[in-house]
Amino acid sequence: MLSWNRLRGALSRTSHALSKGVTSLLSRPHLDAETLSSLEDLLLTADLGPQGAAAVLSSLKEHLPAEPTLQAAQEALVTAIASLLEPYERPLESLAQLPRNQPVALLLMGVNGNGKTTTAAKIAYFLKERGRSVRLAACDTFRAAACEQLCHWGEKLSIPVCTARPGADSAALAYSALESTAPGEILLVDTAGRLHTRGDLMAELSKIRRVLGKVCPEAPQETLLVLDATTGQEALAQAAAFQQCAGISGMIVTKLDGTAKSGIIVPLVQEYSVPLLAIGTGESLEALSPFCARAFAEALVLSA
Ligand SMILES: Nc1nc2c(ncn2[C@@H]2O[C@H](COP(=O)(O)OP(=O)(O)OP(=O)(O)O)[C@@H](O)[C@H]2O)c(=O)[nH]1
Ligand SMILES: [Mg+2]
Repeated sequence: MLSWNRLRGALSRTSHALSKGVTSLLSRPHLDAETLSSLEDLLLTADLGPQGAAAVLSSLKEHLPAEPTLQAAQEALVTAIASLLEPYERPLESLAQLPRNQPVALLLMGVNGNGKTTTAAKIAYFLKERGRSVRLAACDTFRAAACEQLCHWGEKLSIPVCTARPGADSAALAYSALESTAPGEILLVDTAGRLHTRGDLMAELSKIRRVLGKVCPEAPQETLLVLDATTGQEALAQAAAFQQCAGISGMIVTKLDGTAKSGIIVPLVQEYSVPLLAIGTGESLEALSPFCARAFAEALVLSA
C-alpha cells in the first residue's frame, strides 16, 4: 500500500492544480456566494463534473463552521469530497478473500491502452504477496505483442501464463485456462482492448464471460473495469457501455499520476454506483493503491 506521502506525490498533478486555488479561496474571511462559485469552477477543472461539484459544495456548506479558519475550511472540503466517495470504497483486500473451494476467474476489461495488462500483473503481485496461488490468461489474442507483454510479467512474478497462438479464439482460451485452474487458485483473465462503441467486440466479451461460467457456474467471480483517468469525461461513457454489456463488479482507475483531473473519480462512482477497488499510480508492480476515500480527498485538497 502506498504511504500518505507517496499517494500525495502520485496525485500531485491534480493537487497542484486544485490545492493552491482552494487555499487562496478558503483563506478569504467570508466564504460568500462568489467565493463558493469560484470554488465550484476549480472543482470542475479537476473533472468532478457538474453534479459532483454541486454535491461537494452542498456538503461543504453543511460542514462549514460559522467563521472558519483556513484549516477548518480545508477540513470541511476534505470531508465533503470523502463523504461522497466513501460509499464506493471497496477493499482491494477482498480479492484475496475470494473463494478457496472453486476455481476463481477475475476478468479484466476496458478500452485499448487503459492499463488492463499492467493492472493484471499488479493484482497478481498483490494476491501472490497475500499467499494466493495465481495464474494469468493471455486472452488478448489479437496481438502477439500482448501475449509477450503478459508472459514477461508472468516470468517476473514466477507465475504460469496460459497462452494461445495469435488470432486464436479468446473465449476458447479463457475456457481451457479456467479448466486448468485448481480450486482456490485465481485466474486473471487479461482481455484485448476494445472500443466500447464496437458492438462485435463487446459481444466477444459477453462470450468470454459465458464460457467461464460453463467451467464454474460462479465464474467470473469478478468483472473488473479498468479505466484511464487521463481520458477524463470519456471514462464515463466507457463505464456505461461495459456495465451494460458485461456488468461490472468493481473499477480500477489507472494513471492518476499522469493527470490533473483525478476528480473524475467522483462522477464515475456516483453515476454508476460501482465500487472502486484501487487506483493505479505508476507503471511498477507496487503502484496500485487500495482506494481510500479520505486519503484521496486529503491528497487532493491539502497543499504539500
Ligand atoms: N503512469 C502510469 N502508467 C500506467 C499505469 N497503468 C498502466 N500504465 C501504462 O500504460 C500503458 C498501457 O498499459 P497496458 O497495461 O499495456 O494497457 P492495456 O489496457 O493492456 O492496453 P491494450 O492491451 O493495448 O488494450 C503502458 O505503458 C503502462 O505501463 C499507471 O497507473 N500509471
Ligand atoms: Mg493489454
